[in-house]
Amino acid sequence: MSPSYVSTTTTSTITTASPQTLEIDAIDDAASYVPVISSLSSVYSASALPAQEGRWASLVACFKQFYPAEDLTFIARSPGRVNLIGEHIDYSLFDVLPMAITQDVLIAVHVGDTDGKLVLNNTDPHFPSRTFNVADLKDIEIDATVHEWSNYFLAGVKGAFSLLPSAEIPSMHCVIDGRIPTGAGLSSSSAFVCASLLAIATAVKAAASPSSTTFANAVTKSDLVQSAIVSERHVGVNSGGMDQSASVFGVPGHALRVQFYPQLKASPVAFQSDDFAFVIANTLVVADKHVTGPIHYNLRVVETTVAAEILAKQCGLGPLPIRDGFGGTLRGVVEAFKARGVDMTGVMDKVKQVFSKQEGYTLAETAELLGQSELEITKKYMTRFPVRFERFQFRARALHVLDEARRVEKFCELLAHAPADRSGDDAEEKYLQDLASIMTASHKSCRALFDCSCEELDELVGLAVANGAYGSRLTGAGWGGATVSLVRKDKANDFVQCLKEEYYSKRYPGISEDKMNDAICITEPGLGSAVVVGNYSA
Ligand code: NG1
Repeated sequence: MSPSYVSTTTTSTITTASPQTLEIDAIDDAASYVPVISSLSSVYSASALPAQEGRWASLVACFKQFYPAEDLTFIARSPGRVNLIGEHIDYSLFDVLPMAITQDVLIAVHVGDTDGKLVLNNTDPHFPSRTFNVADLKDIEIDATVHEWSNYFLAGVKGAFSLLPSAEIPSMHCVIDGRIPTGAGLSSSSAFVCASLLAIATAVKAAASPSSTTFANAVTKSDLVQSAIVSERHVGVNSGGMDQSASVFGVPGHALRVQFYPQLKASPVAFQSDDFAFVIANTLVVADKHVTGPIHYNLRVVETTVAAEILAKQCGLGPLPIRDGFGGTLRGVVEAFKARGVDMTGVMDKVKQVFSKQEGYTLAETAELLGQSELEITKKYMTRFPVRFERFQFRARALHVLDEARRVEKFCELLAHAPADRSGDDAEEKYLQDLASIMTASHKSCRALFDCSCEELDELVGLAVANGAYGSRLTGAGWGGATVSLVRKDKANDFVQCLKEEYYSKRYPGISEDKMNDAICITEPGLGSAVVVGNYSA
């Protein structure tokens, strides 16, 4: 069915009705700078190291081919992430539980020439060379309607100028090597933006002190995250902050509980058992948020934001704190109810009462509920990031968000205790089943309430469970991309083999072993962003 409402794109700024602004300040790790590292063994796990050494050597060789006369000053690195639980709730300011993965974006940089150019080359020949005058960068416009690879670097440029307003970006000659599959729900875009911003901040620092070889203290992790969150919106997606947080704050061997309320905070979460592993399996259906944003991702951000504003209005909660200049959040609604003694179950009941129409709401009906004109609503929520829809599904979207937020709480509670703390011979088994049932419930909710799954994701989830996974779910935005499955470590290799046979070989006959190995892997939680200076080996 084609959507009956289409909002238009303009570049006008969004104004908000509420007088309050929710400040997102990083705490916890706020004072810590992105590390500067001199050996790859501090970046990757022992099992990932051999392949990574070869890859870094190829990048250095490629750099020499592009720029034979130039020294490689440093390499900036930011990883992708897999989200274990907490899908589509970061932009409603609820906690999420991702972890950084081994796959990453590397940017090899030469700083210091005086040709006044930013040159971007890519190890992948599909991405052609791009050159910009550094003098033009401050006012550069990013055309989000065009799918252009260098836009992600330019988003990093925007972030760098917001972070270091008086900085002069020096000449930078770069080679980019990205190994996170795009559109796989593993956050290749955020890794690219974070690595770009880090590369620029480090280049500014390097140019300011050419005699130094350490480039330490170029940018704090929290500044990098917060600037990257805002600047990534320049490429046309009204994103939350989970991906940038995971990419920058990643801690080897740990998941990260990322909180957005009342302030941004990332806390490492250890796994209390060595017996399980997470397997990422890419459906190989590319989920392109930039193309489908108006009917998928950006529309969900509008639906959850407007649902929050309507709940506040209809339940007399007063003005909600505004997230990033956009609108109120369901977290704001939950906090306002909490102050009135209403718990999460009570809030979910209110959602069902206020949004009693299961078929959804037209723009005219939405205007009536909000007490605002259709034009006003369009201007506020659908102008910078245009959307297309027939009816807003406030009820289903809000119920997913609230229940998913509860699932994150439960999952984290389970992870806080070792399985051995439980009684009974089958304590470990029960523990894994409990974790898995939360993942499975999350997938069902993503499919039925948030409508962000697809046939291939559902098939992979079904095959995962049929082949021994305790639980499985889509990870990331969905509508394609990857699943994450919880499996016993000693069965993980067999599990991978089963999915190769039952999903990849059947769906994609003739698929090469290399392609399958890129598509499915046992993941290890890895280190976040870093600058590497030295000989680029272990
Ligand atoms: P991916 O999987 O990278 O498309 C997106 C958002 C996250 C989060 C998830 C859904 C961006 C950069 N990332 O992730 O903030 O909302 O979807 O949980 O838009």
